Amino acid sequence: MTEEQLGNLVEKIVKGDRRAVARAITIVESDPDAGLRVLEKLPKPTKQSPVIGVTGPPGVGKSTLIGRVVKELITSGNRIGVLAIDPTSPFTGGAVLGDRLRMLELSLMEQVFIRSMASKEGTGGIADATEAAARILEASGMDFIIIETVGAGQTDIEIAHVADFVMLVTMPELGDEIQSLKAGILEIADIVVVNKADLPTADNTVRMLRNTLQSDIKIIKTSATTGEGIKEITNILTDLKRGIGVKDQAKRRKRVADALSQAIAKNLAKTLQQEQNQLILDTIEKIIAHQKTVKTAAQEITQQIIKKIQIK
Ligand SMILES: Nc1nc2c(ncn2[C@@H]2O[C@H](COP(=O)(O)OP(=O)(O)OP(=O)(O)O)[C@@H](O)[C@H]2O)c(=O)[nH]1
Ligand SMILES: [Mg+2]
Repeated sequence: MTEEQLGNLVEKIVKGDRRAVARAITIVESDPDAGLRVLEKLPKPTKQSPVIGVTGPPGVGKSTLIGRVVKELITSGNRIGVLAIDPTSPFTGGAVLGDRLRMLELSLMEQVFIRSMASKEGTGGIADATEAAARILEASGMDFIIIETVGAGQTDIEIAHVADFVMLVTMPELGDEIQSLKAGILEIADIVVVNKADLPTADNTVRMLRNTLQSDIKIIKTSATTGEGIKEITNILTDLKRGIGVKDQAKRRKRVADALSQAIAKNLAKTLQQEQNQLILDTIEKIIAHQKTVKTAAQEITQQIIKKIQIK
């Protein structure tokens, strides 16, 4: 992409051109270096759009709920970007089509931009691409950016790094699933939503969660079917947009710090991998021949790597 093409693309994004937004997201997904150029070219946002992560076990109604919330938010003049992170596992693969159909209705609305993104589990790349996509949507004038992920592990934790606010969605009668949520995912939630509140055991689930969760985490009952609780969610999101009720800046800061330190560690590990192999090969014989101990050799090699990195 020439500098001029890049300039044109960004100009269109800022005007809210959907095709330009879609193209830019494809770029960040498929070509990280080109994606970085797009990001660097984006103007500083004149307004910040809250990034809301919606996560939770398969089938709890995340997509349906997002649909409801989006419809409500656009009635007050908001424009919304939705990123649905596709699970690649065959276990949840079947649900993706249903998601698409449900999302189709939304995608036809002019104030809504919906996009599926593929998560390649284990590569760790999804957080980068998602964060970049969110910045692009923000530049295109979206008031809210909503990211749906299936609560299935690492991807959600990574999305929490990107999101300003995380809604963990669950539903009645999940039993064991709620127990297993405790590992990691509950910790990243800013609010917990018990969806399908139209089911008879919803109150039991709320009670159980209340006993499990820290007392400052709000639990909200919703039903994407009847509309119960939707207004409460949109009020929270609207407050976020206004900068109200973000009492958990400390949490957000911690998440960003975690994300940053993980990203730095990843960079360092990569550099280390590249630099140390030869140094290790050169030293093995000396250790075996008792000319050096592992500890002294490791110290020397570390020093050499640091010097090399500094020169670069
Ligand atoms: N009774 C009831 N059913 C609901 C409610 N919300 C969603 N559903 C149904 O639950 C099923 C799953 O809904 P989805 O919105 O696809 O759930 P999801 O969490 O996005 O699922 P994945 O993306 O596969 O993880 C659908 O059949 C919905 O119609 C609700 O509030 N009450
Ligand atoms: Mg879904």
